[in-house]
Amino acid sequence: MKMEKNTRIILALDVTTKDDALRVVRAVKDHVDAIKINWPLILGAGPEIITDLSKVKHVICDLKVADIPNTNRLIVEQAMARGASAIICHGFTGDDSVKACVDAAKGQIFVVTEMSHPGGKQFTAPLADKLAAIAKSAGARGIVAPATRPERIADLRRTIGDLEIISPGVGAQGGRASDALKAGADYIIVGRAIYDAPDPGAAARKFAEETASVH
Ligand code: NUP
Repeated sequence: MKMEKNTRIILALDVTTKDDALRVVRAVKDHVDAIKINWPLILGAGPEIITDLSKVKHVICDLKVADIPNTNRLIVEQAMARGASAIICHGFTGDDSVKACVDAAKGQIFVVTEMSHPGGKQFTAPLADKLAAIAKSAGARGIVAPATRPERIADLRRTIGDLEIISPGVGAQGGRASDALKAGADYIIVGRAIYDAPDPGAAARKFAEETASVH
C-alpha cells in the first residue's frame, strides 16, 4: 500500500494489545497517513499485527534493525513478507549492514540519525551527519530525525537532498508538529499525544489541523 501524503502524520502505535491497536486505528485512520509499529505492539500482539494493520494503512516497522548484514536481511525479509511497507534500521552498524536492509526492502528503509530523546545527544548527535550520509549512499528512502531539535532536521536535510524525513518527538517529548515541518520534515510521528489522549480521534484531528496550516 502506498504511503499517502495528506495529513503528513504517522501514528506511532505503541500500545500492547491488538484490541487497543484496532480501537485507536479505527478512531484516527482518517487523520493519519501511515502507522508506525514498534516492538511493544509486535511483541504484545504478535507479528500478525503487521499484516492486520497493513490492510488498513501503510505500516512502517520501527524494528531499529542493527545487526550484521545477513541477520539484517533476514529480519527485513520477514517483516516485508508480513506486509510492512517500510522498515526503520540503525546506521551505526555501517554501510554494509544498511545496504543489506535496503536491498531486502527494495529501498523502503528509513535510517535513524540523531535520536529525539535527551540521551540522543550523547552518541547519535555527533554521528548524525555521517548516519544520514550512509542512508543516502545506501539508497534508503529516508531518515528519522528529531522534532525535538528542528534545527537538526534542517541540517540533515542538506546532507540527504530529496530523501524523506520522518520526525518523532512531537507531543509527549516536547516537539511541535509545525516546527518540524517548517524545518523540512516530510512527516511527523506522533505516539502518546494521540493514542493516550482521552479521545484519540479528536487529538489526531487537532494535529491534522496544525499540519494543514504549514505549507
Ligand atoms: O529518535 C527517535 N525517537 C523516537 O521517539 C526514533 C524513534 N523511532 N522514535 C520512536 O517514535 C519511538 O520509539 C516511539 O515509537 C515514537 C515516539 O512516540 P511518542 O514519544 O510520540 O509517544
